[in-house]
Amino acid sequence: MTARYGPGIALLVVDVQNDFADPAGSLYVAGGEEIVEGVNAEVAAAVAAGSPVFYSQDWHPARTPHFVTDGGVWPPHCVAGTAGASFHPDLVVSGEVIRKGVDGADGYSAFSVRDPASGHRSATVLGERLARLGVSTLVVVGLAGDHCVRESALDARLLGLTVTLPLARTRFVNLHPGDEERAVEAMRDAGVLVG
Ligand code: VGL
Ligand code: ZN
Repeated sequence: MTARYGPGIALLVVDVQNDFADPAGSLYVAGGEEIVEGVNAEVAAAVAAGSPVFYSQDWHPARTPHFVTDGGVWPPHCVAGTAGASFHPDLVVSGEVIRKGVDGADGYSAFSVRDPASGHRSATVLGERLARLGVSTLVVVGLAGDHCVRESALDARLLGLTVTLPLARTRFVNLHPGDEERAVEAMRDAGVLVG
């Protein structure tokens, strides 16, 4: 079953990139490749109903405090212009792409980035785009449920949007045991319709 689309409803596809969705990727999210077909079904349903589709793409410089090699927690991944940063080859891309993490900003959410040096948060174009399109409901799918999907869904709630996360359309990193359960709880607490 795909989510419902139509006027006022948009789809956000988060980070369905090779480093996350390919078993050989540098930050492989277990089962990430299994969601591509279902994500494509959401894209098709959204396009058929006239709903806009947005894609986020993790897009890091080779050196960033986001990576363990420079003081962060993550193995280097989604370095701008590399094969790992490309969308999964089977993903249907039919909408605007929003890159995040550019210039070393810590970009988890598709809506905002954070400068690790100053802690300052700034908005991406996504919130403004959705407002202009009159979007009040956002369906969020993609990777990973305990990081970029969670942060994007929480930011969308802060903007006052109704947010739906179909659990079959995401997978979790689980860097720490229980991350998945905590992420689902945090999203439900914020009013995200996780189902
Ligand atoms: C992500 C960890 C680091 C994600 C991105 O897309 O969820 N997770 N960078
Ligand atoms: Zn990243």
